Amino acid sequence: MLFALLGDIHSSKEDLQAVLAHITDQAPDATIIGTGDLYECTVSKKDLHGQIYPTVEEVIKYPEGVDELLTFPSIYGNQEERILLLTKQPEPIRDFLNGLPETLVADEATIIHGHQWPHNEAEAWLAEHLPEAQLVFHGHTHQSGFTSDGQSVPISWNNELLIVGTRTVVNVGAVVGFREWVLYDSEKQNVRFMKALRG
Ligand SMILES: [Mn+2]
Repeated sequence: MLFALLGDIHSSKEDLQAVLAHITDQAPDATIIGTGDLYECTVSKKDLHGQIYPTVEEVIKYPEGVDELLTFPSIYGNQEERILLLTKQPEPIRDFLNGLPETLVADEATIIHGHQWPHNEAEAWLAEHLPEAQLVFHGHTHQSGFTSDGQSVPISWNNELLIVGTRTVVNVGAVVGFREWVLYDSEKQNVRFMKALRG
């Protein structure tokens, strides 16, 4: 099966449109899965002091029409966590965010945002919390990467990388600003790092 993994959209409608069009062009049959940080929270981490806002709209970047593009299943990221922390009144957008899972599974792969572990400590965290996961897709750092058994493997756009070894960790990069996504072929056991060009 083919999966298109994308995330760290941070409410960037233009970048998301470009990536979705690229997926339609390159892999129209792929199942799209989001890796979190769909929306951008406008209140920064350092400005959290227990305050509650009446509506989600007051704490997110919310361009018109972005919701309509977010039709694919996704996990939550740290932006969604913060949005939920800053609000409590039930409303459709909040219920949607609240219903996002921490992980999703795509054939043999586990998908998780990546804010769960300290920077550069994916291997140790995964060994403790997801010991069974042989293939992990994540985002969060906005920096594409491919790690096989703890060793970083250089990536190049469009080229296939074979999934070998006991644990492969794939950072799918970011939609916002970079227009990056990853195509995972679970049958051929490979991934391709993709990037939609600017129009
Ligand atoms: Mn994040």
